[in-house]
Amino acid sequence: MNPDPARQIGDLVRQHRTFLVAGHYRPDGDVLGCQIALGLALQGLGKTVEVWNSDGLPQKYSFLPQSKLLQKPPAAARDFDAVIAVDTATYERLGVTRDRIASRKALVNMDHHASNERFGDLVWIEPRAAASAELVHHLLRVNNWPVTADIAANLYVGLSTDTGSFQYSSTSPQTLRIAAELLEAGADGAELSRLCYQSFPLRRLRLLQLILASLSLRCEGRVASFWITDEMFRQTGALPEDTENLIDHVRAIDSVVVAALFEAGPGGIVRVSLRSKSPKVSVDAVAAKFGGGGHAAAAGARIQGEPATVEAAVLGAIENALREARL
Ligand SMILES: [Mn+2]
Repeated sequence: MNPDPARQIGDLVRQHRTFLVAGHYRPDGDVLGCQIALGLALQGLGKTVEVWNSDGLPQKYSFLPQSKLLQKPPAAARDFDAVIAVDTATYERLGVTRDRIASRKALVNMDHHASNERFGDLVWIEPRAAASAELVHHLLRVNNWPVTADIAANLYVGLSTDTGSFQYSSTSPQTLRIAAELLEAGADGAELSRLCYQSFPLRRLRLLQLILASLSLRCEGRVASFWITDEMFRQTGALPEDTENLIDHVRAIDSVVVAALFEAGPGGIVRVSLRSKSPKVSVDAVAAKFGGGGHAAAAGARIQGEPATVEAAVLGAIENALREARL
């Protein structure tokens, strides 16, 4: 990993006093772990730090050490010396946080999404990193900032959740070296895995039951797709945060190469999540056709249109991608 941006961010941190650590809405384990870890690191340097996420902290991640540091943005806008956005591919994905920044001198953008729009004054994108947590870890190490046990646990959760528990092809030797260092720094890997993967509310499993019952398969079972509807949320009491990684259960079917999840949102927007199990099919390329992005194995888009029309267009694009890959 390039040490220069990490040094430049180090210099910027030394020159400023008040910081906002910001991350994308609909937060996942990586962005939350990174935001809290970076917030703790800056606090450890004696900085004044706010850590904001548009959606606040999902209940599921309340186990993250010192998670209370992460707050919803307040009603009134605030001034900062510097804003650091992590794991956030577009400035728009900061959501409400954008409106609560009254002023800032510097905007740092550090991320591992290849589709990152490169907003900001200091941009550090590492598409080969399996998680933004790798960048935060690198930032701390290059600048000799302490990796405390709490920081290590937050970063470990980021690494683990963004790699599907170190299963995806994005998991590199470097990912595992960093994971090892985090365990040495005091992260409890088994306990964090239990909290991440063995601690779901029953309502989420009820939702999964409905999803599996409504699954569609096409292309001889190579493409699986499903909708999550408002009715399913009503029936199960599930919350939007409960849908994170539900698609993995569909991808786990042996014949499936690409899994697609559709969700109709407010304002005629359909949210699409895509997963690929084959290195020959990059779902970020499929998502990009609809203005979205992500990674080769996991991507998404928000598409304006009639649900049935959007579904047909996306499934058509997936079928084309399979055909081009001769699958
Ligand atoms: Mn990430």
